[in-house]
Parts: sequence; structure tokens; C-alpha cells
Amino acid sequence: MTKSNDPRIQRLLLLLPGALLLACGGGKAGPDTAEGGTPGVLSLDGGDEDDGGVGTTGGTGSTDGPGADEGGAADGDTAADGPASDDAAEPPVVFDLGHLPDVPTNNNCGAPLPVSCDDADTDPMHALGLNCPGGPQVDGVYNGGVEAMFIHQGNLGTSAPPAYPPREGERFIVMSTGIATQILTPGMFTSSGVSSPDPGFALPAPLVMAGVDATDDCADDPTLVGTGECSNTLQNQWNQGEGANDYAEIRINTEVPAGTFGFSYEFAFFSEEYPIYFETEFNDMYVAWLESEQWTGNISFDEMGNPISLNAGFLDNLPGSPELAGTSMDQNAGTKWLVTTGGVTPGEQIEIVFAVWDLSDDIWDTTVILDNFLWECEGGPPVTIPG
Ligand SMILES: [Ca+2]
Ligand SMILES: [Ca+2]
Ligand SMILES: [Ca+2]
Ligand SMILES: [Ca+2]
Repeated sequence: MTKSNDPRIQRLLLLLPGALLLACGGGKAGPDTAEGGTPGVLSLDGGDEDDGGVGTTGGTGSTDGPGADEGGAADGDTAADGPASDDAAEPPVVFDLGHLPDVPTNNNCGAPLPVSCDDADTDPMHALGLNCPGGPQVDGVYNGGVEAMFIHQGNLGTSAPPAYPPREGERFIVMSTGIATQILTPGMFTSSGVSSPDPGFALPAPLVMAGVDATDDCADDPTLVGTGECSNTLQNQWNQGEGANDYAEIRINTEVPAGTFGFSYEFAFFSEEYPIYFETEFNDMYVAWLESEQWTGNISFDEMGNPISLNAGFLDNLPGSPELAGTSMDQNAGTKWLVTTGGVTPGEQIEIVFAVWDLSDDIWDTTVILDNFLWECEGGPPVTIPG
């Protein structure tokens, strides 16, 4: 049995979801969908050596006037404390923060402040709040079908108050396993095989689905970093299906700025697969992969700590929810805006991949929206909270 891509059939099946799930569970596991032999066909910028972060770091420090005062302040302090230097047992008070710029609320934080410029164009990095003049710079690319990504301006949908406004500036990224702009058409049945790659069982590096340990994640045991998927959350979702199709990604390479210990970004996830193919092998997935010294794996979850795939529990806004009004997902489901924060090490080279794909076949599409990348003062294991 083949999953129907006919909206007339879809409406019929909506009336008979139980019958469909039974029928489909026994019929779709055939080898015709397996594409394990297909190598990754993405042409990616090998940008590791492209050191976009250096200029940003230097720029922040040099434009932050008070930072330049630190050296002088420390010197002056030494002189002023002349009498105290008699006390040899007590080390001198040192305010010298080296090259780190001042930030009013945290003298140890050098995270570059964001600069917004997505009012002027549809550059995906600008949409995220990156690569604006005077702001944080990264090496960022989109890899996927031309029809599978677009930059949306303004609120998504028609709910009041808006459920999906831009979280930074005026625009955000819409990335889909189908034709991305279709999310703007209320009630639409979004189901297209598109020109994005179909990697099958061979996801582009560094993505791997195998976890690092039966019980510990990489926060429990940092020696596990680099040995697999640090959160241990993806394997079980991936194993429910038969490989990835219509794979699209945003990939960022950058050096972590000095004095910067984390980053955050916001996303939401929607799927046409809900409700009819919920809890089947058509378990479309979204993964935010961080490749760093502290973590190699998924960093984005729902409020319950589940990964972001159809079956894992993304159930914030259900069919008919006011929040979904005015979108193609109004009879489907989606998450709220969610904020993921992850820890990184100042000066290290990191890679971040935001990836979405259809699982098992290439129809009944799934869409994510992405916005508001920020460098943060705080680090730690990845956490996702409502936006
Ligand atoms: Ca934006
Ligand atoms: Ca729909
Ligand atoms: Ca598709
Ligand atoms: Ca799908």
C-alpha cells in the first residue's frame, strides 16, 4: 500500500483514521523506499577554516569604548594600592580582563551584541540576525531545493495575538520538506516531492543517529563527546522509519567569539503528517545538530525533553487551534516558538546544522521556522524552553 498523495483521499482518510493506521502499519515497510546506497549529494562549503568570528570579536572589543579602559584601570589600581602592597600575603586586586570587552551586566561576558538588518533583504543569515554590518559574523549556507526554503516577512498566520511573529527583526526562515511557501495558504494539503536531496540512510556529516550510551548523555559524561549523538534522543525516532527524503538544512560554521559561552536560537515545527500518520513510520524529523568540544548531537527538544519529530510529542497546537489559523497547518499541528540554548567554548570552531526531512517517503510535508540567533554569556547542556 502506498500512502496517498491525493487530497480527496486525504479527506476520506480523515474520516477513517483508525482504519488507515491499521492498513498503513502493515503495508509501508517495503524496501522500495530504502535509499541506503545514496551518498550525500550536498555540496557544502567546507568553511571550517573560514574564520568569520574573528572580525566580530575584534569589532566588539574595539567599538566598546569602556573595554579599552581596563588596562589603565588595573595599572592605576596598582599604583593607588601602593600602601597595600606591604601585605605580601594578599594578592593584589586585579581588574584586568585582558582583551574582553565590557558588558554592563557581566564583566566576564564578551558575547557580541546582536545587530538587526533583515528589514532590507531576504538573506537567510540576515533573517536569523547574523552577518549584519557591525554584528556577529558566521559562514552560513542553505542546502536544499530552491522551493524548500523562503524568507517570510511579518507574522505567520492570522491569529490574534500573533502566535508566530518574527522573534528578531521583521523576517524569519521557513524551511520545508515540500514547497515552503505553501504554509501561507490556509487549509492547504501540503504534500510534494521536491528537488531537495534524498539521503536515505546516509545523512550528511556530521549527523549520526546513534546515541553515545545506554544511559549517560554527554552532559553526564563529557568523554562521550564525539562518539555519537550526545542527547541519545534521535535513534529511537529515526528507527521508526525508512530513511530521509527531501532533506533541507541551514548550516553554520563559525569561531565562537571570545568571552562567549553559549548561543540560542528560536524555532517552531509543523507537520502535515499530523494527525493521520501520527505514530507511524512517516515520522518526519527536525534536528538542530551542534558539533563542538562540549556536544556532538541534537540540541532542540520540546517542553517535555522529547526530540522534534512527529511521533515524539510535539503537541502544543492541534488541528483547529487558533494559533494555526491562516496557515496550511490549520488542520494539522505545530509547536509554539521554542528557544534552544547550548553551551560552547570561547574561541573554538563550531558547526551548527538545522535540518528537516521527510521520513520513509517524500510526501505529506513538514515545515520549520527559524529566527533570532544570539550569542550568550551562559553555557551548559542544551535546553529548550517556550519562546
Ligand atoms: Ca529575523
Ligand atoms: Ca494542511
Ligand atoms: Ca516532501
Ligand atoms: Ca512527510
